[in-house]
Amino acid sequence: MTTPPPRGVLHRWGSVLPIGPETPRISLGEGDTPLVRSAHLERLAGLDELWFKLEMCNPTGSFKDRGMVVAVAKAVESGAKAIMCASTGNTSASAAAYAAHCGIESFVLVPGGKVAAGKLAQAIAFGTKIIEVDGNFDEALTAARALTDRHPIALVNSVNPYRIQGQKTAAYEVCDALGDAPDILAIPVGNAGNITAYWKGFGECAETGRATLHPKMYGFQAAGAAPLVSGHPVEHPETVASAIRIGNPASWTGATSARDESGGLIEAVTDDEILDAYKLLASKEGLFCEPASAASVAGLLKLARAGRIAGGRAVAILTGNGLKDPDTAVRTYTADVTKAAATLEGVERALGL
Ligand code: AN7
Repeated sequence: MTTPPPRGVLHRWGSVLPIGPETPRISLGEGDTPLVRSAHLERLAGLDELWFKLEMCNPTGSFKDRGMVVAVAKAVESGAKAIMCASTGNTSASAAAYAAHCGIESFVLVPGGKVAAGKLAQAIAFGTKIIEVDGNFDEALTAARALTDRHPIALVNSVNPYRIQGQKTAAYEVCDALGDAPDILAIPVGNAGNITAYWKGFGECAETGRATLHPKMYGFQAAGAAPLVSGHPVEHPETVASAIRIGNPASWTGATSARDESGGLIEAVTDDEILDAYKLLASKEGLFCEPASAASVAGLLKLARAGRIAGGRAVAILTGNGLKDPDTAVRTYTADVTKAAATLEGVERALGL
């Protein structure tokens, strides 16, 4: 009999996280996600190297698990019996999974009618209490903050600093895999916790000698939900990329600091540009991510078309799995389906052989 080695973010990165001996070492196997080289799009993007960090390979299918495992472990350590978040879908799926794992209650506030089907299915499967609010994500987060101020329920949105701590570990993994930080880090931006976390992680890697350089942080928002681009909150955000349908990001200053300190940028990509990248990632790379994730690649391609990329090595974060949003997939991709009799002749005919 052998026991498999422990894994997960708390085990692998415990030395750089604010956890102690009393923190339960829970894991669903999050972190340690693949970094894969682009097969085709790096040339189109004018880069010497483009790598994809497959955060969609986390246990609930998005990057949220990396920070959620730390936030939930700390909540359990502090004696919390329940957690809450507002969510466009992925945070709720992750919170619900770790709550189920720890045997505590979870409550998720989601914008009614705006959560992709796969994410809702996960929340249902994990047995979380789903509260569909008559409003958008920003309003749901305001309500969740007020409610958790008043009741003994731990808030596990990225305003919880343990979320950022956990999510920064992806930057460590990128530096370790490449032997240094990349020149450019391309990332979709919604509530802006993730860009804040990566910038923190890269800063720590540079300070501790894991990396010799800081990447330029390139954040991309959907054009209909681009408050960090316009400089003011968007009251009615709208985009096909429902994960980043956010008009007033909680980590606003974290995102603008990452942009300004790194010499990077935060720009907008249209829904058409997002869906073009979403299609290219599947057809040219074999990577099926959700629309929000494709915003990072859409942004690189847009900059390249404008002659604003001059080579170098970039990493694009693919934050969530394409299976999360089957409705957008069915609407966007063209199915190549032929009906056939279930015989040799029938299939030959269907193939034109
Ligand atoms: C796939 O789940 O905000 O800028 O409530 O699900 O850190 O918010 C999701 C965000 C990018 C943006 N890609 O990250 C939620 C939520 C995917 C996402 C983002 C989200 P942040």
